[in-house]
Amino acid sequence: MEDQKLMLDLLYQMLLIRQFEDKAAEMYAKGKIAGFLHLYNGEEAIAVGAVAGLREGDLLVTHYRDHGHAIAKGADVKRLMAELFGKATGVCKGKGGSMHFFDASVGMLGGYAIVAGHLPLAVGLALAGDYLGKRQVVLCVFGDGATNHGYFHEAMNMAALWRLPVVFLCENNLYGMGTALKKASAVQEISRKSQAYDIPGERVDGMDVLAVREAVAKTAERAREGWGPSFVEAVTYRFRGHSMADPVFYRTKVEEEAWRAKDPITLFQQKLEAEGLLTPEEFERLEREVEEAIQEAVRFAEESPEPPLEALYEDIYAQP
Ligand SMILES: Cc1ncc(C[n+]2csc(CCOP(=O)(O)OP(=O)(O)O)c2C)c(N)n1
Ligand SMILES: [Mg+2]
Repeated sequence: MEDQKLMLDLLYQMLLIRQFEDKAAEMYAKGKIAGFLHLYNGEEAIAVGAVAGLREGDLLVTHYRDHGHAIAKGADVKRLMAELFGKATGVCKGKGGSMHFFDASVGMLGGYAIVAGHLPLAVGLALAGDYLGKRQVVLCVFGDGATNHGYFHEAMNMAALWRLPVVFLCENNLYGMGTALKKASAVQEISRKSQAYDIPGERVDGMDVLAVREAVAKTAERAREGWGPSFVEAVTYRFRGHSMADPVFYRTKVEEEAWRAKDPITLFQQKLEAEGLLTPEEFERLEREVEEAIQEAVRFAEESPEPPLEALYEDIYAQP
């Protein structure tokens, strides 16, 4: 087993995301957060594993379920919470909200709300990096639903044609809003869709942080060496509804319970304990440390100012 410190850091990151999401749900219920809120509970191993497979300077673009990716990429949870609260200290000055986290300083180039709309952006970023000779990989994260859109196919085709350094990472959580994958996609094993473009594809257990890390590290190095894009499908499950507005009538409790038994945090905790890298006391200490960081984030968000009225006219393309 590798370096204990690294393993504990992966666990810490997953706990940080889980508690950030639980706190966000609580703050949403209290009316502190407005707009849409899509939570990432259950899928933490993907963001944390994937980012661990990248190198510093690599870029990430993702969809609207973006909190986990921003946290894993290293954005400050205080500024992320402030963004949810619509405060001026947020990563987008309070104007982006949950679906549009963005922090260029850590290579997190956005959450995007239009399903599959960011895939061409990822390809463009990879083209720019390639053109500038940066040896930079773009990790592009999206859901299973996105793979039925035209943009997905256009982006895959162009990335393959021009051998661009993109890792396409599909979070297959078996549903797109309330529609099961079975009812939306002609192909169930999504990684096979990459074959149409001669892009190597593989399917991994999205509840296993190390499996995701290994797959992304391998494909990112392949891209960096000039061999072009790859496709990784990580199979997972979202423990909560699509968004906070979703009563989740479309799936059974039995199915939910079966997936909860594969909680990526518990599985990794058990693995580390079995290998003698973690004790239950250390786990509790980590949990407390994360709790403090999240409390601090909420305090920061609460105490931060609202954006001033004039900010309405800043950061826009055209002056009114
Ligand atoms: C082009 C477009 N069509 C429809 C929507 C509404 N919509 C938002 S999320 C979503 C489901 C996407 O599912 P998936 O890609 O599997 O991601 P998940 O939410 O499961 O992570 C839909 C249809 C949208 N945002 N953009
Ligand atoms: Mg989905």
